[in-house]
This record gives sequence, C-alpha cells and structure tokens, in this order.
Amino acid sequence: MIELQNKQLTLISHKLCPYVQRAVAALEELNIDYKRIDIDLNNKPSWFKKLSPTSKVPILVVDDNSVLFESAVIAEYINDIAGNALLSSKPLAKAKQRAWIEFASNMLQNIGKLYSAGNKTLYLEVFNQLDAQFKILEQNISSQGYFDDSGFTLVDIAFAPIFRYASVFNDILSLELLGEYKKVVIWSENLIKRKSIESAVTPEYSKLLFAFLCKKDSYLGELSKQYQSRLIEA
Ligand SMILES: N[C@@H](CCC(=O)N[C@@H](CS)C(=O)NCC(=O)O)C(=O)O
Repeated sequence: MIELQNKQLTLISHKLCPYVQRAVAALEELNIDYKRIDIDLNNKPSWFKKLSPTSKVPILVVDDNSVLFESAVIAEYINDIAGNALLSSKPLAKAKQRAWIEFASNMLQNIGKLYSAGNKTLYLEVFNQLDAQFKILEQNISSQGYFDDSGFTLVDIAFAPIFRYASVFNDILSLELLGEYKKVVIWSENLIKRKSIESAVTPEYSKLLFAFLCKKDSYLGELSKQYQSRLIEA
C-alpha cells in the first residue's frame, strides 16, 4: 500500500452505491491507503450532512479538513496524487476520456431510471435508451478488452459499476442488458474480474442489490419479487 506523505484519505460510502465503486476502484487500482466508512443513506448521520454539499456519497475527506465530492472528480484526484497513471497526459486524449466518463455517468442515471420505472412501457423506454448507449459504446471502444487501446484507465473505472449491475440483473432476472454487443461483453467480463473492480464491492453485494430491488415499487421490483417467490417455493 502506498501511504501518501501527509495525506490521510477517508472515503464516506454506501455498500450499494455505484459512484462509490468508482472511488474505491481507483484507490485499490493505485494501491493507496484509505479508510472506508459506510453510512445508512436512509438515516444520514448529521456529521455527514454537514460535510457533503450534495448530501450524497461518495465524499473523500482529505487530511480531516478538505472534502471532495462527485465520484469522477474524486477518482481524478486519486489518480493525480498517485502520479497520473490512469489518464492520458495529452490534453486532447484526456478531454476525450473525461467526456466518456460523463457518458458513463449518464448511463448510470439511466440504470437508476430502469429499476425505478413504474410500469413496463416506461421500463422498455429506458431499456431502449440504454441499448442505444451500449451500441454507441460498441462502436467506440477498443477491441483490446478495455475502453482505450492503451489499457486500463479511469474510463474503465467509470463504466465498471454499469457492468456490475448488468451482471446481477442478468443472473437474477435473465435481463440481457449488454445485448449482442460483442466488444462490450468482452470488456465487461474483463473489468468485472479485475481485482480493483472486484474489491469495489463487498462479497454480499449481489444479495444486497437483490434485496434492494425487491423493495422497489417498480416494474423491475415486481420481477424481482416474483423471482424471490419462486426461490422460496423451490
Ligand atoms: N453525481 C454524483 C452522484 C452520487 C449519488 O447519486 N449518490 C447517491 C447514492 S448512489 C446518494 O448519495 N444518494 C443519496 C441521496 O440522494 O439522498 C457522483 O458521481 O458522485
């Protein structure tokens, strides 16, 4: 583990948050020492509300006195203090990487809309939007197994939580979010098994996500509850 001189990092997190996964993956990938504190988002501690301007996780507390929020910014800061191994040093290439990180954030918002959609029509609308985004990715990613030809970067870290969702949705609901997009499927398999990405979630992640889905008053929530009943009956 790298102990950065005079830097104490504390990540305020939640076990299911996809944005937290980005910060953890960056810290783990770069082998940086940090402390993680998971909080209950349904009962946010008052100290957290004081620290987080948006009242959202993740936040990164640096040296007990500086607070960073927004996962993409936190990941970039982590990369910067570790010597910038995960973004290009060329301005144009780096700007492109940041643009794709934004694209990933938009997809994550769509996944939130997908599992919250109240009926099948709304659900299919969002599903199709996501499908169109996966198609765009298929056309833009490298065929070498990561987003960029050059290898693993913060862009991969930004997309990894999407693939984590896709894998659980597929396992429990047979929902093939990644469709027939071959390069995307290979990329996703590559990311999910990478150590830093794996350690961004706890071993009970799938179980927790399933329980979360079952509580949702939504189309996917209903499908999850049906699956749960079949499990109990079997
Ligand atoms: N744009 C933010 C999104 C963070 C976010 O939406 N976090 C959610 C959990 S996944 C949260 O803290 N929600 C609490 C709330 O909205 O009250 C980021 O990238 O960090």
